[in-house]
Amino acid sequence: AAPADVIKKVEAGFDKLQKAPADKCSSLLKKHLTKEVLDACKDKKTKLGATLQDVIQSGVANLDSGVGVYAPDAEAYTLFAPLFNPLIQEYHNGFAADAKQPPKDLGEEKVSELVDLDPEGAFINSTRIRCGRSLQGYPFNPCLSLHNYIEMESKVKKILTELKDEELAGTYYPLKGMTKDVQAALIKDHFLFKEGDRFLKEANACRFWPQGRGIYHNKAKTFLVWVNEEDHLRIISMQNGGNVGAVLARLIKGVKAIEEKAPFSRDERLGYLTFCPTNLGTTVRASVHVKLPKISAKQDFKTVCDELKLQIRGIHGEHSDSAGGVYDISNKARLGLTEYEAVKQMYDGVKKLIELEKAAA
Ligand code: CIR
Repeated sequence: AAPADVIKKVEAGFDKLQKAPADKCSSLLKKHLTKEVLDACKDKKTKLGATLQDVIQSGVANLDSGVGVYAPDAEAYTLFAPLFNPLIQEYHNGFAADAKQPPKDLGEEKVSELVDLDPEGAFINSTRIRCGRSLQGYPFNPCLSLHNYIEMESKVKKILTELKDEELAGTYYPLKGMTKDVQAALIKDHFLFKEGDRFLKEANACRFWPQGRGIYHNKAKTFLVWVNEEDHLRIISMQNGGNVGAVLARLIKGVKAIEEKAPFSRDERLGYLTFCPTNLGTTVRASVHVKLPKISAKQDFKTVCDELKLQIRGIHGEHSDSAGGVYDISNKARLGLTEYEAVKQMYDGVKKLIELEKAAA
């Protein structure tokens, strides 16, 4: 069971959340960590030693979290189900405790239906689709040892640098030893993850940084893989413009090539397992950077996006601000639908937003 000092910490975290005013804290964690849930979970410990403290610490430290929880290992999703289940249900369009992720359908046969969303190039700067994968046999960030990180990096580097397909072939760049200039340029152009995310830091996900972390990309920087950032792998396809079908086709090719060599963690109920519960299931986040100056200036922009099942972010990553009416718009739900459906949700929603922007005065 969890040691007494951990239980104390968890209880203090609960009090901090309860005392926080609604304008300072409206996370799903605060909403779903009720006294009953706290009491059901506070003394539990996973086989790898993770406790409720590991699950909630990021959201307790960062009261402005949208969600506020992470799973330190796969078992956490079941052991701390009284907290995770209702939170997952709310985030992923009602995915209930007895719901099941459908079988994988990346949409190989349907990519051609996703014709360019912006053939004139008037609205969409770029399109990006990513998915996350966890390697079987390893827990998530907070439970990884330095040895784990180094071993995982070397396995993944080998797989990536041996990719045969010309469109995927590229180079692995370890974060350790990368100059600050190169790193800053890659981040600015949206290719590399930012360093020092306070949500991940407080979740204990940045230990031994930059060791074991890195980025792989092809020459054109249209196929990229992040290694050991938030998830073991983030597989990314991106390019300028609004050709969603082309971006998805390349992602599928990349995922399949990696999958042949690396067994991934998949759960019967939750699909592909990830560190953050928002990414479970498909793990697919399909997004565009799109100029919507007119409709985004209106009061109801967020409501319109919510109704279209879309999530809005600024263009410099999660928790960043928008610049000049350009937003990062993506599918919100990733669980309880297929990979193709997740992409299609973004596709249909953005199509609608562009129509609204065109019609706006
Ligand atoms: C948060 O709760 O705000 C962070 N832990 C990130 C949550 C995942 N992202 C998201 O839903 N947009």
